[in-house]
Amino acid sequence: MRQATIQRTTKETDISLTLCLDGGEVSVSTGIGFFDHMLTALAFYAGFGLELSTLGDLHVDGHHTVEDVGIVLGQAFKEALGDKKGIRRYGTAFVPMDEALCRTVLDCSNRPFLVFDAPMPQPMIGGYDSCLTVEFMRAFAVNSGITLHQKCEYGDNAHHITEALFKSLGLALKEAARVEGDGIVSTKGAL
Ligand SMILES: [Mn+2]
Repeated sequence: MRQATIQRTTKETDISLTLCLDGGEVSVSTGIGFFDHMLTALAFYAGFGLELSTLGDLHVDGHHTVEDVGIVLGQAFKEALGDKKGIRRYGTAFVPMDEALCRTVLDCSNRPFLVFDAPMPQPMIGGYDSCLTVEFMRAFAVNSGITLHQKCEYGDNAHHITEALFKSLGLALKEAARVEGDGIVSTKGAL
C-alpha cells in the first residue's frame, strides 16, 4: 500500500495524519467545519484514505491550522508516492458547482510551484477565511513537490468556488497518482 503517517507538533498546531493513496476510511477533524468539509471532499474524489486530527491555535485564527495541514498532507503525499514508479504523473480536472467552474492541472514533477487564480467574492465561509485556500494550496504544492495550477473560470459564491477547487484537486491527484505502467514517466529517467 502506498501510504504515509506523519505526526507534527509545533507551538501553533498538533497534527496527526495518515494518508493512503489506494483508498481507505476518511475521517477528518480540524476544528474548522468548512475545512473538514473540503478535506473530506478532496480525499473522497482522490480515492484516498485519510485520517487526520488537528489541534490548532484557533483562538488566534484558522491560518496556522489550514497552512500546517497543507504542509503535512503535502509531506505525506510525497512520501506515499515513493519513487513514483509507473504513475501517470499528470492530472487535469474541471469541476463545476452551480454557477462556479474551477480547474486544476498538476504535475508530480518534484518541482514545486503554485499558480493560483481564484478571487473570492465573500471573505468568510462559515468560520473559514476564504483567503486561506491559497495558503493551503501553496503549502501542499511546496511540500508535495507538485507543480499545481488552479483557476476559477467564473463564479459568484466563495463556498462553491472553494469546493470546486478542492474537488478538482482531488480528481487531478487521483489521475496523476494512478499506476499505469512500471517505468518512470520522464525523459530524464527520474522524478
Ligand atoms: Mn459544500
